[in-house]
Amino acid sequence: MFDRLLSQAERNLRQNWQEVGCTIPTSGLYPFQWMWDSGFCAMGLAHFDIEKAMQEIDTLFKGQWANGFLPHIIFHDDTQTSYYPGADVHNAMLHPASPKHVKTTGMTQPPVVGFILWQLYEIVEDKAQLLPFLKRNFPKVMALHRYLYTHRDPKGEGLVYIQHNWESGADNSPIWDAVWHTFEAPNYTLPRRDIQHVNAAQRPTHREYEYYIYLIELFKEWRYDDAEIAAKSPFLVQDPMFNTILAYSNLCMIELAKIIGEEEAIPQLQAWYDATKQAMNSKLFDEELGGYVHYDLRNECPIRMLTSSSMVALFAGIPSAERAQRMVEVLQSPVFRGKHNEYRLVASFNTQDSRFDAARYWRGPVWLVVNWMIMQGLLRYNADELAAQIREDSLQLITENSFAEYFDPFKGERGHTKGYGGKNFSWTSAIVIDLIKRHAQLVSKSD
Ligand code: 2M8
Repeated sequence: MFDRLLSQAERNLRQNWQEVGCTIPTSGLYPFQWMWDSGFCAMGLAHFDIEKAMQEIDTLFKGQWANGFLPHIIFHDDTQTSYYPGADVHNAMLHPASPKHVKTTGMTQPPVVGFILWQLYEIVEDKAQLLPFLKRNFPKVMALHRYLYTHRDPKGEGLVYIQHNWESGADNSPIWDAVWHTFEAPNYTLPRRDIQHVNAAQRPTHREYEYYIYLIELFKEWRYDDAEIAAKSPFLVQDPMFNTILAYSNLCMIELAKIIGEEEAIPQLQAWYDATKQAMNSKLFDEELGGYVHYDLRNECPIRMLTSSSMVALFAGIPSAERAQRMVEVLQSPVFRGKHNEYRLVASFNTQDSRFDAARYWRGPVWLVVNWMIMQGLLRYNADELAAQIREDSLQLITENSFAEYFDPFKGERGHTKGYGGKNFSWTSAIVIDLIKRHAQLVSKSD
């Protein structure tokens, strides 16, 4: 039924594949290897080229630091000039643990790799073929999780913090406005490249970029030293999506440990999972809003807004059945779907809030990758009807708009919506492949 979509999605991944052994998100706008994109690309690739899927992850770990940290961009080909800020602006080599053979950033992204290894194992038919790959990458994921729990959780709460909005994956969410109000960034002249590729109305503002760059300037001043950042940086935030993904990766690593004979790692992984789950429930769940909120650790206050990151906790089995039921209601309410003519998908920000913007990046548009995680979470809580609606509308969006980076949550006058940002986008393609190949049995009853 979706043959054409499937072959287009595979073609996009092939076209964005680089000789060095990884997939770029899209040419021009994002010409390097991005960490969490790369994980989802490996999942998409696993459906038709498992060798490439394994290579994607092996190449990603070439950027891992000696202390376990996994950076958000690996600049394999740093002659590319179509992206700002490039390797030299980040200058992560200032940190003694950074790799000497390849340039990277000094910030990370949601730690998807643990659960992606598990996805690969589930997808591939010849499981034995995957074992050496899993064995060599298991300790690298352990090192990443150990780094996060050791260096990003100063009070030992089980919740790790992010040190930059780019670490959240949801770059210009209105969440960060609340943090920008707590300190001043200088004014800079910035050689933005993104707005040469994409309409500026679909991207963060100049003022927001000044904050993004200012934080990098501070990190460089502190040579990316974790203790200095924890002690002095104005931006330390506990992000519900980042912590959910870490928690779910711990769970998946437990399953992998059993398969590859690494059982001695299980108590640690279980302890990490339990601590994160417990802390998310006791500290981040907002009873009034019906979702998990961000917490500003520097200023010791919750940031009480609903974003798609608030709802991903379902994915890792974090909420109780009762809380999950509440979240399902919120997901179906105008908060995430608008009042009329909407897709049955989760917008990235509360559509009822004055800061909502249907076209501007992470301030409202629909992102398939986040919807995919929420869909998996809904299945975990037996909310199959809503999961099926998300699958169907995700595929419908792509049929109407092709493989855009993000999408308008509302249908236009003729019943169609708009795709924004980069084109022939890799993780959009990877999600489409997975939705078609693995979830065909999910059909909604409401049609
Ligand atoms: C976007 O982020 C980058 C910075 O990392 C950017 O705008 O320059 C985000 O959507 C992020 O989640 C994503 O990983 C990246 C590449 O697709 O683009």
